[in-house]
Amino acid sequence: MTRIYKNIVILSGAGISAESGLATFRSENGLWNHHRVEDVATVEGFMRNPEYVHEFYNEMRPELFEAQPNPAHFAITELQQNYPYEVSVITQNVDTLHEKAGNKNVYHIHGQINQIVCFHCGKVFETWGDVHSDDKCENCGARGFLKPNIVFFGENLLYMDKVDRLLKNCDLFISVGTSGVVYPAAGFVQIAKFSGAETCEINMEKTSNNSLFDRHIYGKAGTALPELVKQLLGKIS
Ligand code: BV8
Repeated sequence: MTRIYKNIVILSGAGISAESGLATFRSENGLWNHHRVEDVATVEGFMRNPEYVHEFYNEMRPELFEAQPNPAHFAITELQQNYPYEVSVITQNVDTLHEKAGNKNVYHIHGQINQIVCFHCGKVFETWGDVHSDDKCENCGARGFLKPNIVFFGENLLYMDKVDRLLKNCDLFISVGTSGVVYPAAGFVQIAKFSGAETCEINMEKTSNNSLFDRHIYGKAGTALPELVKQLLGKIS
């Protein structure tokens, strides 16, 4: 990373929240090890047993509410506050640690744990409380149409128009803490690269998209990202 960049895009995954104590998905004690993805993160699973899915996210909400950002999240705020050009965050995470750390321009493409959506009227509500399948929508009054505003497998991602523009205009793409197995997010590096961006990956281990990155930094996000931000800011000063 030898130059000054005009549009930096950071893609984050569960690994950036690991040092805040939140489980990732595909590690040995990952979230998916205790529940079948088909039951809690697919449209079919939700239609089959909405109350089971609500319970899964109701149990997750208090932990994510209490979780605190770690140095990786704060490093992004430092970059956004001191770097004279655009720095955007595309996150696959449903936690709100980017916002808690003061990050701006954050796009939750897989949704957010503190939001529910009524799939009768489309209204999105903020809530950290429990939601149940027979709850009534405060907007349209329909009962039984509330779902976590989480993008299940088989659902389209959120903010994709904006994300597409960001990827096609970025000149530095940094991926942090994602295994690169879930699409279309796992394909973002390719769009950025084909648009001329330099690409860098921070992760604990080699990922599926390894060959698409110009640079690999293996290590913890809480250490590696602050170090990378220091290098980027050093170029400015
Ligand atoms: C869609 C919601 C169009 C719940 C999630 C066949 C082939 C290819 C693709 C597909 C296919 N069949 C279907 C598809 C598409 C499918 C998909 O990609 N499936 C894969 C699994 C095969 N994708 C979709 O369905 C998407 N929608 O395509 O729409 C469409 C429309 C209609 C019909 C069809 C298609 C929807 C994808 C979103 C699904 N929802 N979650 C929830 O979040 O609770 S996905 C889930 O995975 C999370 O959102 C998570 O963010 C995401 C990615 O996981 P990671 O964040 O990468 O986490 P992971 O544990 O895997 O990795 C963590 C990494 O961090 C590790 O590498 C680890 O080493 C590292 N790490 C750990 N600690 C640290 C660290 N790194 C640094 N520092 C540390 N301290």
